[in-house]
Amino acid sequence: MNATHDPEASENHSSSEVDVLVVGAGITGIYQLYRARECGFSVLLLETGRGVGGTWFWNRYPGARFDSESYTYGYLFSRELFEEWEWQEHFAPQPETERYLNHVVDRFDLRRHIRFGARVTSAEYEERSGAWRVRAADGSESRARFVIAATGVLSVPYTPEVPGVEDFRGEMYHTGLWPAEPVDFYGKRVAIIGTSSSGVQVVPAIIDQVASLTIYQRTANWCTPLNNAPITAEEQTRLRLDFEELRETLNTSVHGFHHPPHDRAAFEDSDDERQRFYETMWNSPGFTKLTSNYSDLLSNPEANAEWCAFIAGKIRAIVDDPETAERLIPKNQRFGEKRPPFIAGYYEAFNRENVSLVDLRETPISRITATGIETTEGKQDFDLIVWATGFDFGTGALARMGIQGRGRLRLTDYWADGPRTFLGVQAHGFPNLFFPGGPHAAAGNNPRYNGDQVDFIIDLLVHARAHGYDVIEVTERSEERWTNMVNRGADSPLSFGESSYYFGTNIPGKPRRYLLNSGGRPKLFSVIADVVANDYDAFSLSQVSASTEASESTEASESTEASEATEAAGATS
Ligand code: NA7
Repeated sequence: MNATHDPEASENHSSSEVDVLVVGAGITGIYQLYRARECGFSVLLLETGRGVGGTWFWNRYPGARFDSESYTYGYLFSRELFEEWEWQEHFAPQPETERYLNHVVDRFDLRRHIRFGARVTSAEYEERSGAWRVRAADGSESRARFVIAATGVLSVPYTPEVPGVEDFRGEMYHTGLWPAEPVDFYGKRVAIIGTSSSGVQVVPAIIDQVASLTIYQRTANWCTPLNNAPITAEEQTRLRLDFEELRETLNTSVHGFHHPPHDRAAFEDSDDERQRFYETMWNSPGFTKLTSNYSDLLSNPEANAEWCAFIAGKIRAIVDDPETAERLIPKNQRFGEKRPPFIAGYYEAFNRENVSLVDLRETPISRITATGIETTEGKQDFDLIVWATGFDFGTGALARMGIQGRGRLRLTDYWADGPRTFLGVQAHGFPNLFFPGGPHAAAGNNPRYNGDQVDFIIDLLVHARAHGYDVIEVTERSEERWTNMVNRGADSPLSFGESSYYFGTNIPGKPRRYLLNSGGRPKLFSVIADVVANDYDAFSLSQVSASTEASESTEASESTEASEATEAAGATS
């Protein structure tokens, strides 16, 4: 299937005056588009790229692959789709995922609703009509009753501002903005900056091609094996047979994974039993090391420290050079406080003669020169630099869309001190704008909880339509309760790392605010259930004329009815 798409061919999109305008053709946006159309709304999707896939369109760097099991990441809304698409590996590589998403779009005839090459540059709410006017970089202009920004949390690549970067005469690429044409590493002196989930995938994938590879590490991570494998014919059959059970598990589990939690705390087992268990964990697939490890892994520092000591032992056993091994072992970092990367052959790479590690804590980068990278220790020449330096997480994409709500209020001003949301789907003052999979979403297997949010939004839109309402706005009180819940939760637990991108602190100048949902998926479920049971009373639902009058009265015009209603919603949040 063709991954890229001819924008001329997409002229057959639906009218630019639509009920629902979705932004972003990633895994969440495609599902949002499908659900909105199936519910009878007229739809249009604007996508910056020239093809569908979002993360799986842009992150086409060598080695990019899932670390959630393929069949737990893909869609579950259609049994036929699940049965006909045979994932080849337990953790699919990027090209397979991109093919899958193209297949979904074509199978459900969604492509004709998508306009490619249309990066949204502004979205303005019109008080009088209750609709949004959306402009895109391709010059198009659309009006929509509802705008649903499925723009992702890891979609704005971050490249640090290192002096001299513009002087470099070699090739430079960011993992999150990888070119469609294959990059030739053969015989080149390559530098890679960043050693988290993306960086550790690139290293083994290019190691056989490069002349030399220098890995610039600022923070070591607790990396454990992905343990990928092809899906056998028997497993394919089993997956089909177990579809309903799998779907039920994925739709209800805390993190959206299918791995069962462990029922024992670490020190309920003897020393020997623990070592055997850690060995089993080490050999288990992907996120099991987090989801199915000892039940007190994240709450008991001693349990966490012992698992870390086990991993450190593995690193020392794999990496020949003891000094390099010590540099690769995280210091003062609990397992799980940062998003754990998963690897295949990463630590082994350091045993190659042509691979070296630069510890940026010891010797920081001082500048990029025309021919290479200079640290406080000296200069090294390179032909090619890979930036695996992450993303402006959570709010990055929404902040770049020129969103203006009631009274021309800019979302960037409203969120200057960090995001304020309800359920991670809407902000007060921005009626009829939703952002599933945005900041304050849950944490875990993204498509699952983003899908929860999509389903919630669609049900809300259908409810409003059935009752003759066309303006949906979360009340200030509901937003405040959810936001306070997120911030309170993030202040306390042991499980969140100070330097993590979860707080936005990887971006200089960004306020330190928790950008996930510290209540997790269970909190999302419980508040959604409560809101639905109470007729969506966390929202102010109105007709355009009434809403316009309301907004023209005082700023504190939240109706008594709405305030009373939100009391009930807040009681569970
Ligand atoms: P991450 O997880 O944000 O990692 C970024 C890496 O880049 C990490 O090692 C950072 O070190 C490093 N970094 C960031 N800024 C700098 C500077 N200025 N100098 C040197 N090194 C730097 O991004 P990934 O793309 O790896 O993964 C993102 C998500 O994709 C991941 O969570 C999965 O969901 C898949 P630091 O740790 O900040 O010291």
